[in-house]
Amino acid sequence: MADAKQPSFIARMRAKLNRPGSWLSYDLANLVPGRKIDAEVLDELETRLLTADVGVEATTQILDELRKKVARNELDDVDKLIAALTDAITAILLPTQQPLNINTHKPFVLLVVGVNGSGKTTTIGKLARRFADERKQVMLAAGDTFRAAAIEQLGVWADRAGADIIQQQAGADPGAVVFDAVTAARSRKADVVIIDTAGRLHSQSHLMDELKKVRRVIQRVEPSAPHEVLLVLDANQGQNALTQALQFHEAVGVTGLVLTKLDGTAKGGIVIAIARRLKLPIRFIGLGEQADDFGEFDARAFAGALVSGNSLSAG
Ligand SMILES: Nc1nc2c(ncn2[C@@H]2O[C@H](COP(=O)(O)OP(=O)(O)OP(=O)(O)O)[C@@H](O)[C@H]2O)c(=O)[nH]1
Ligand SMILES: [Mg+2]
Repeated sequence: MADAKQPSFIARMRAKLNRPGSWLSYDLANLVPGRKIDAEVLDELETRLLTADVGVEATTQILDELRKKVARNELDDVDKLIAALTDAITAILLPTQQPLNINTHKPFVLLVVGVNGSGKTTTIGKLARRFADERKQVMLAAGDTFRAAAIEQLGVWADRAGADIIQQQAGADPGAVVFDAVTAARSRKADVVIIDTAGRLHSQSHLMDELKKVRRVIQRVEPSAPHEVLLVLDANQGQNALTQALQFHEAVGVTGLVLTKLDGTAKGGIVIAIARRLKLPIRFIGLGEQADDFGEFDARAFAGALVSGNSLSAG
């Protein structure tokens, strides 16, 4: 998708993913100087990947690739190692680079799910802003009726984006709110309706059942919907995010992922583990609390930012 903001977003991603000391790329260049790229260097790299939560499967795949290249004498300096590492990571991420297209249905119904505090409501605010900038008519549904503050928080984002909001009192049945919202979105001819839900642990089966019910209510109003079930994952959760994804997927059929809080996490390698394991589209990433700290997932740019960070300005 053409996106004028994308270059500056990539620049910010490079800056934010690579806080000194927090990341696998830290000192990658210093790992090697004066040394050959040998088994010892690769072992150190392997440890870094595992520490950054890249996971055993993806790390093995990446290291196999690099070891083959070393055996063929193709990696004789650090620049080549960095390039080969970036390529190996890109190869794992690329299948998940599938931008969300909301032009397939009107209204496009987007259900947002995830554990407590993963960044669902913030992501909805960022999405509302993004779609509004694309001149879409956006409606938000305050399906998190658990806390009054949650409804207010969504209201603030709706105001900022100039989006409509459908809400009821705290404590209301989320299914009722969602029913109203999808019905209103149809009658007002909104382009997209984004449904917020209360955070829940994948292990809380009654709350997962509530989510299934919300899904059924949506379908009653609009049989083709939801058109996207977006699971929001906090990258700081590391391997736990993988478990959450598997369980939410089983309960409500996730069709896309958002990875949040990639700013300031040492566990951002989880994106690679998730891509390798789940093969679900990664639609967007979050790099902070503001509307601008958000962008479409770009596999090569992400891999480049991860590996080279700020040390390379081009690209
Ligand atoms: N640094 C950073 N903070 C974020 C990001 N996304 C969300 N946050 C912050 O994380 C906190 C929780 O975000 P919410 O959007 O309220 O999370 P939620 O999933 O809606 O939470 P519940 O409704 O309680 O389940 C807030 O303080 C957000 O500002 C991000 O990408 N980076
Ligand atoms: Mg919320």
